[in-house]
Amino acid sequence: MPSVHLLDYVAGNIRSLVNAIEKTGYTVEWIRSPADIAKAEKLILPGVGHFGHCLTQFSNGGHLEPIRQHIASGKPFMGICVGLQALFEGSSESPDCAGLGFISGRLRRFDDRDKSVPHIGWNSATTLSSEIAGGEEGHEQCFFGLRSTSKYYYVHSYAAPYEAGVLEKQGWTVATASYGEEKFVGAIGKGNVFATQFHPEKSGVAGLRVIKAFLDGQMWSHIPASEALQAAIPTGLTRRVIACLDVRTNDAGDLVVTKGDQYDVREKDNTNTNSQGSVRNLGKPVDMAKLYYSQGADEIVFLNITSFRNCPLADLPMLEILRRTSETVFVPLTIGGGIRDTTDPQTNHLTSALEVASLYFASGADKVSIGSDAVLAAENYIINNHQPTGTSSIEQISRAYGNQAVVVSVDPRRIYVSSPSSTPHTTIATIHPGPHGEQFCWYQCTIHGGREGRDIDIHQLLTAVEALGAGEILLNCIDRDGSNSGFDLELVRHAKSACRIPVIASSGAGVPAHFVECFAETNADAALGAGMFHRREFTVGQVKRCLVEGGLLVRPVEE
Ligand code: 1PR
Repeated sequence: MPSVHLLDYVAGNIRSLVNAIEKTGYTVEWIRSPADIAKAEKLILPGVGHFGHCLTQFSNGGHLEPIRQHIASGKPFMGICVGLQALFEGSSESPDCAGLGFISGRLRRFDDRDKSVPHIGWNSATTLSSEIAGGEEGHEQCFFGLRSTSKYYYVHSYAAPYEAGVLEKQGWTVATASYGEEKFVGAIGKGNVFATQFHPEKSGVAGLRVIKAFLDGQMWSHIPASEALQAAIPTGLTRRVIACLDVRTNDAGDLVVTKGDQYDVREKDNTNTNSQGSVRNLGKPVDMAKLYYSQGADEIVFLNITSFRNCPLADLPMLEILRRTSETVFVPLTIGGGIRDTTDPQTNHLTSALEVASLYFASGADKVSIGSDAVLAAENYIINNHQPTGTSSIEQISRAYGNQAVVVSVDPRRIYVSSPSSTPHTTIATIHPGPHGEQFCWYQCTIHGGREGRDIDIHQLLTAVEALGAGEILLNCIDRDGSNSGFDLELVRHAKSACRIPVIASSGAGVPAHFVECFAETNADAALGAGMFHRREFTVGQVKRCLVEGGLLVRPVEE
């Protein structure tokens, strides 16, 4: 089998890239020392996280000069995400740190006044390919397999702004994407160099095609008529549809996908209200993740919902689930449950949240989701006069892997009040009055899967975790969980007003129209469903079709 060399500098989910490369028929050889780079015929430089951190690591490892030489020698080179950014002169993320300087220009942060930052989700990478390659009308010329009808998975806060013609004059072919009003470089190539800002290894079939085109050395190709999508897809960021799998051991000791009603995952015994039913078993985690991937899910989330009971490192089967899922599921995978500093009660050995997260990243996770520990960290931040301590799990993990790798999963519950002045918490006026006709409520944050309410509201929590370095919010809602009554739109709007990072609406989806309603009536960045998919009532594909009918942009599923 032909091979490609990959530089591993232990930053994030390299396993998925290896899986994607293997899927295209190549094997991976590792660059372990700078001398290995000279042996590489084809070289891929992946990168996640912080520009300065990455470049410093390359530099400290003695890799920068050999990478320059590899590129200068004319051998094939591909950069991914920060691997693309490294080719530019620099970035406002680390103004004092120089890039490789192969491409003129500097990266800058997206403007977050009109949109969420990081930019997370599926967006275009469109070239002026027909003009450049002299393509015939009706036959799209694809640059390294990129298609104008495909969407690719991006996750980044900094980008190379695109100015028409500037890079092209220097001989580069550029594929662009737009986020809000900002147009930026989505992919770029010239001669032996090709780089993508998006993650092809996380971009489903469309991304695998790009990796294969690079590895096969196929800079330009035509779309076979049999594969061409009929309708043009508008450019821009799509609405993300996420499938969530709550995982726990059932009474027989097997890890199963389950689903609660307001977080109660046991079957109801209507004849005996005192008896505890068995844990609802809705299927096997890996099989269900594959099913949702094939239906077009844009991301998969696994939540290990009873991890708080055990030492998370005892949950090795969750690692195995990730490993197996990432072999065939090429969209982002998030894992939550038990991400915190943990002391083994038997040995007294302390395992840091960062070590726990690192195990998950090494097993195929792209993001970790922190629940209970994020609430405690937010409380500490507030007690500490809004000063970070630098030690929370959010800070540890975002420092090492970047904000985009840290999701905070919150489990709020409504607390009704008669007036805003009756509580120190931030309230909203609600159109769904409380049991005594209350017109106001606040959202109390909880820990341990909703078992313990804390004296902190969702507004306080979101402000704190964003300041600590969270990159995204998974916004559950205990009141709506499993209710099939639709998302709590008031909660979603309230959460969006409290932070600039993306918010995933969760809990309550019962029919596809609930997703349309959520995107039409709030600024949610993504929406998540669980029970309606697990019970086989609806597929992810049906949700997406409904979104398209509602005039919303989604990622097309390619086979
Ligand atoms: O606190 O860091 O160990 O993380 C534990 C994680 O497990 C948290 O993210 C918490 O939300 C989750 N969790 C804990 N207990 C439960 C439970 O159900 N008993 N599940 C639980 C949370 C909510 C969503 C669900 C949506 C959509 N489940 O995962 O998928 O509500 O459901 P629906 O569409 O069917 O309404 P830590």
